[in-house]
Amino acid sequence: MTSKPLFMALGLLLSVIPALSGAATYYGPVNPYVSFDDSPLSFVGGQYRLETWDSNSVGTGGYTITGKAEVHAPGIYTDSVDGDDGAIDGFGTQGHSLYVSSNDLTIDFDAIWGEQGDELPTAVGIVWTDVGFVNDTTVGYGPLTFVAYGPSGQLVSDGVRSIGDGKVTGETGEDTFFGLYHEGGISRIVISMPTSVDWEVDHLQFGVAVPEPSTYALMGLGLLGVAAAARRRRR
Ligand SMILES: [Ca+2]
Ligand SMILES: [Ca+2]
Ligand SMILES: [Ca+2]
Repeated sequence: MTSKPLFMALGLLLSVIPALSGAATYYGPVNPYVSFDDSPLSFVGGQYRLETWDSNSVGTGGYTITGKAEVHAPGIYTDSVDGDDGAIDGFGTQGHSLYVSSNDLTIDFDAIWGEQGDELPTAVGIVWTDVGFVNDTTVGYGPLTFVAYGPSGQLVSDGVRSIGDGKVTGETGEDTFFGLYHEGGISRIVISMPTSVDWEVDHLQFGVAVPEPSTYALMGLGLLGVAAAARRRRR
């Protein structure tokens, strides 16, 4: 019984070890995501780019896409992030999305950040918004993987998850954010739908971020907990 506070303190400390050790902090899946306000990333003011594709082109620069993808203009099958069309109304048909017609979408990031303008982004996110045909038979559901890489190799993998709502006409309830923070930089993300060449993403976001404030709060709590446990042991 007397060791319980110590275990609790150790648990809190373990929960913040990623932030202390430089490991990546994974944010995903986040649903719902209807506007940039729903992003879990804490970008530093002005030091990020948000690609909504609503300029009808690949506009922000700072990244390179590999994979078959094109911007989709407003239309009945377009599935933008909900708020991009000015109304959070359950539909993204009046916005723009990036339509992917290959199994894998690979995005490489330029080292243009930091004081010298030569560092990789420390935070990256993207919003998956839709899947249509899956293996050309079923519609609206399929497996998805999200993997991110840094200068030294793979940082996080979301594994294989089933995603989709069975609808293909711009509904936004299933739109889901995947992303991460990594102090040492993020060089590449790969989002894949191995059974579909008919899916969409939106809101690619990348730049300089800080760890979530809650991480600092946990660090403080963890350290307080250890201090309290140490005091109790001395009694
Ligand atoms: Ca959009
Ligand atoms: Ca909308
Ligand atoms: Ca959707």
